[in-house]
Amino acid sequence: MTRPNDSDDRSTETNSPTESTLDADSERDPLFDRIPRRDFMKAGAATGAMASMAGCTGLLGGDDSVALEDVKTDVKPGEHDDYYAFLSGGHTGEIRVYGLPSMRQLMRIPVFGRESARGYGYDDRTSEMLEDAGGYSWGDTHHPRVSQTDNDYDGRWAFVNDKANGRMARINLKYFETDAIVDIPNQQGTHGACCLLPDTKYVFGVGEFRVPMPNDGQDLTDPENYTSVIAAINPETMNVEWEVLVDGNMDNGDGGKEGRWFFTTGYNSEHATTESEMSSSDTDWVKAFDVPAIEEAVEAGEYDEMNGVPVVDGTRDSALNEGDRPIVRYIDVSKSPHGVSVTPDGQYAIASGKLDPTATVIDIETLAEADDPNESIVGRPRLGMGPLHTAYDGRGHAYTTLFIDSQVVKWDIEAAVEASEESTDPVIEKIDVHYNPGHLIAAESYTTDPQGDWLISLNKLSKDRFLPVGPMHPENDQLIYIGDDEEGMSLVKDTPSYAEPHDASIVSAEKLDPAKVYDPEDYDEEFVGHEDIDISREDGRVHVKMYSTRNEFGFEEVTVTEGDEVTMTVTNIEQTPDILHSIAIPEHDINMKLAPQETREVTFTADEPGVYWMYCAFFCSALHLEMRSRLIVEPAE
Ligand code: RUQ
Ligand code: CUA
Repeated sequence: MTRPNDSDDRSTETNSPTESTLDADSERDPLFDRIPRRDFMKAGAATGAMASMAGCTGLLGGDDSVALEDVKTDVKPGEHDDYYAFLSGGHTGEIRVYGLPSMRQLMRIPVFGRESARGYGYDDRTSEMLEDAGGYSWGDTHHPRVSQTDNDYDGRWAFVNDKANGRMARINLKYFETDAIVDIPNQQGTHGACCLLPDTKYVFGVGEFRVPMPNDGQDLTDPENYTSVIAAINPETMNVEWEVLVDGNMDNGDGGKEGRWFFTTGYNSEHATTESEMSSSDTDWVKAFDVPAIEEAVEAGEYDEMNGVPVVDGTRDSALNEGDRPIVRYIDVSKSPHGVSVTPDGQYAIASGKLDPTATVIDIETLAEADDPNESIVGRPRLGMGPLHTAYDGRGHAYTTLFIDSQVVKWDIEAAVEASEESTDPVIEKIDVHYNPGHLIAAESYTTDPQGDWLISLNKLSKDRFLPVGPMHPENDQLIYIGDDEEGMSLVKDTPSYAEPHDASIVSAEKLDPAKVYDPEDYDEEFVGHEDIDISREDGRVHVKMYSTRNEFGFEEVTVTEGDEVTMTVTNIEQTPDILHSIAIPEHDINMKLAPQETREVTFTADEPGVYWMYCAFFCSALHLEMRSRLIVEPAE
């Protein structure tokens, strides 16, 4: 995404027609011939609004809003937050965990890159996982989504994509650590990530970059032969179960709440390779994937296997898109849609894109029956410049970031369905954010029961908001209170952040139950207690088993021979929460963190004769500095 400077931003023109041309039902703009005007009053609309109210059990207790002075905005020393927020870390390849409403950063979870405090990518288990996932040193995390059961957070996993290398990772929320990564075949840039609800049957990786398939040196120069796929990943095994090939590219995605539909946006229906060509058409598509129909096609063997994955043809001309149950429905929406998200009641998918000032409201229920899927477009409110992403409060309002205007706009979903196209009537209010927001997220917005109190605007720029720290400025995650419909949105906090959060999920604290110490049953490495220490040698391989505790390792010294391959299995035998040790080996590039009851293994070659002080790198006690042990590497004969 570009970062035009402020003055340019506000003068950016779009190709949208003015309201007067619309009101005249103009024939001059071909866009509106393709997007039919609607009889916007529908029985289904009213039912949907009622359903979303009835389901609300959050802080706000239904339709009532709560004044800002009556809510906790600060968390006193020693107090806990009400929510966990999982923010992507962009180029750092990590996930960051904030507490809300304090916006304190509680933890960082390395995902696609090594991280020494965790020893992530240093011990055998995690370094093999990173190696098997392609061996890249970084990833570009964008969209953290938390698993749900029955459309509510179940505390099992978070998932996040790697846009840079076409991967998806799973984070185990018992331990807040990455436990699986899949390098998605046939997908180069995995952008969107999200779950098929209600029960997280699949995690979808949404392919952004179109490349030849297979990308093995054939068809290099003809972009018409490039393609992109969505990948359906089994959340338990992290295997890619199937993929669907499409026309155009894809960008973001979101799943319906009833297990049938999955939606993606895409900005390159032109199949182009340059910026100007990619944005030449006035419309692009939201693609609606009919998941059970795709599963049937896979079941019936109607696919090509590519790199071990069944790939179903979902392009417009595919035979699978003929007949009365097409597997992918292509919906024309205005120019380069970016964000898409499904409303909490499951009734609408709302898409918007930076190059058009409107959002497109798609009625999900009618999608199955509509002869022309464009008939399912039931609203197109004019929101402002550069609408990107939309979140929900569960009280019938949508909140959309306006990248170019540097604002968040609050609008009424049903009013947008009732209003004429391009009407600004559904807009309730706008609040300035600082500056240029990308994603935004409201508390539990991705469930059927958003909490409706807090919203974070993830702003790309901070400019003048913080002390200067050089030409690379921090970004700014702003906390906004949205719980008071009368007073409107209130900006509560600025939070500088390191590049670059793209999306977040906010989960009520009581829905997660992280472990305080490890359960040895949960990992494969052998627990090494006081009695189990051992050094065994065989054919140039040395296996050291030892424990760590305040203030010693199981062996005061370990002697090996130059050239030996050494495996160390080390357990932290502490029972007391928060007493961490590690085993750091100088000049061997090793730090293996060990939380209480945790065992890890590290294998290395002792190739330089000498003495190396293996030490504990966490300040664990008064005798922490003394907690070290000698690795003696004797010269080979
Ligand atoms: S996309 S805000 Cu992954 Cu909007 Cu970045
Ligand atoms: Cu153990 Cu420091």
